[in-house]
Amino acid sequence: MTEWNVDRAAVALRRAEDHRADRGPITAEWPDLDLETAYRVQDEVLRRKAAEGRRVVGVKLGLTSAPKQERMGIDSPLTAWLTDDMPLPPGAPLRVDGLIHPRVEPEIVFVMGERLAGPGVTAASALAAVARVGAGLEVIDSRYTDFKFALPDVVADNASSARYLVGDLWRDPAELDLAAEPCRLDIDGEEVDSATGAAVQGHPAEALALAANTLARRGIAIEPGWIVLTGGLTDAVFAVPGRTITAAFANLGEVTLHCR
Ligand code: OOG
Ligand code: MG
Repeated sequence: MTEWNVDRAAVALRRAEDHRADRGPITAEWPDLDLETAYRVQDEVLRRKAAEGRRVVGVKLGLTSAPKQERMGIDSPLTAWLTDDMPLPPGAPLRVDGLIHPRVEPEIVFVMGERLAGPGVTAASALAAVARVGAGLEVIDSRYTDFKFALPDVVADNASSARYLVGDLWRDPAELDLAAEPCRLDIDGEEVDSATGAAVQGHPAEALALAANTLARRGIAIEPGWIVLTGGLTDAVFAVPGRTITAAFANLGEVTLHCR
């Protein structure tokens, strides 16, 4: 039986990702894994990736909307790292067999203009630090079998992060009502779901403030130039070879992913 600790959990998660081999939740074997320790595992996974040459390009939020929380059975948002191996170049297909069981979800994406450090960040002060806002699709790929996990598991697993794709229309957030911003999710041109920006914590800037205040507990600030994925607006859909998945926003443009 494994004697679990932060290093061993990080090794197990790196192995699952590298070998595209899903595994059972760590909490099944390490029931005492608490949130604080789970974030230490997340940071240790990042440290190991950095040692392999990966660089942080931003942060993401997970489980910020009701559809996501209900699907995953967890009602608490979390933060995770985005690294430079995750962005998909525009138009590049997603190779489904390069991942375990990828799912895709539409998100509102911020590019930071100024440093944002909690505690005490509000939606207004968060939005003031944003340079641009745009459309995104996140590809999640839990390292746990059937996406079944408890909150500490998914925190340790960097919130299922795998890839993301952003659109090419970037707007000044001051010119838009992001809570009212409509988003349609299409598979092969057929609408399968829809939401507005309010799905994410009432307003995507609330999610950004939450990220800044949560990261501040670990002494981390959100840096200028970082990308922030604010969380899936709708439930995620499976990336199946041959599928085309589009997030179509009213004012943020469209972003399309072709699955191979
Ligand atoms: C966890 C990651 C959630 C989001 O946007 O809510 C996430 C998962 O659903 O596997 O990225
Ligand atoms: Mg997401």
